[in-house]
Amino acid sequence: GPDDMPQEIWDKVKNHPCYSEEAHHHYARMHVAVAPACNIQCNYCNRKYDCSNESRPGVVSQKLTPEQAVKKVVAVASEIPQMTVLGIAGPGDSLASPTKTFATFKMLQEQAPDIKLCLSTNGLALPALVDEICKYNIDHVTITINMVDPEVGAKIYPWIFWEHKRVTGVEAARILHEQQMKGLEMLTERGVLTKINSVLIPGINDEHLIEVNREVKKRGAFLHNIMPLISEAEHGTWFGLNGQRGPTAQELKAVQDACMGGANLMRHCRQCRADAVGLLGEDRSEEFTLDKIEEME
Ligand code: CLF
Ligand code: SF4
Repeated sequence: GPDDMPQEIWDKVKNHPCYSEEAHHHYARMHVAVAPACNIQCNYCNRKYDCSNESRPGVVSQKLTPEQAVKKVVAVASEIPQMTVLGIAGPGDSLASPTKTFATFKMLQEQAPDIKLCLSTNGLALPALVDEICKYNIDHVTITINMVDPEVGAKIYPWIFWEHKRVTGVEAARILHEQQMKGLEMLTERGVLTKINSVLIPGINDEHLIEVNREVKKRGAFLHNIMPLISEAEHGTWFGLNGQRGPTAQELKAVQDACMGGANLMRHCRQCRADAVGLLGEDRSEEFTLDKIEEME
């Protein structure tokens, strides 16, 4: 709250529903699915979801061009006045092939300057793009960080695509880890608020997330959001098909509690879709499909 943080930080979080627990009761966010490509493979991916880079059942998000995305944001903002934040969080990685992501941010900065811009990434391409992120006044960046030890990472990421080549195994995880840490440090230096999302994968990174929490805090992360792996086989993820289970509510809470005293924890995440619209936990995306927006005009 306003009593325990500097004014300039409070100004950035007070109406961001993910960065402030209090704000999520009053302010809404929306996502536009303009980023279909990805530059890594996660064993929990099914490309339907968002920021958490998570896998849950549901319909595939409606992919948009930057022009369609801007039209949608403007239409939603006029219907939902509490909509304060626009996030780009998939369905792939927002920075893997960033032309559409930045084209969308650029148009929004010009046409809807009151809307806060937010993005979520796996971090691989982040260091190279931090300066461009700052150009569009993006105040909030989420990095999904599931490990700080490449041996752990090799169990989560089968490969990355790096410098025009596919890299596998521990080497892939080492490169990803270095880029994530460097990207986080660069954002912190520039005053961008960062949130770290971690997917809790029992038997793979449960205890390790305490170390992740410590390392990201050291590098200035503002919030740490530890989310449960959702891996039912019918979602078709590699983990789901190979018998990897998600954590129980107690296991999730135990890891979150073990991180207390480290980086501040977010505990109100609702694992949104890549095209979510509305308050957290409320999904109004069906009201704002492209054909409906055209009817509104
Ligand atoms: Fe979206 Fe993510 Fe920005 Fe929020 S979601 S890009 S920080 S505006 Fe929020 Fe949704 Fe959890 Fe993400 S509740 S999945 S933490
Ligand atoms: Fe899927 Fe996201 Fe991982 Fe890419 S970064 S493989 S889109 S979960």
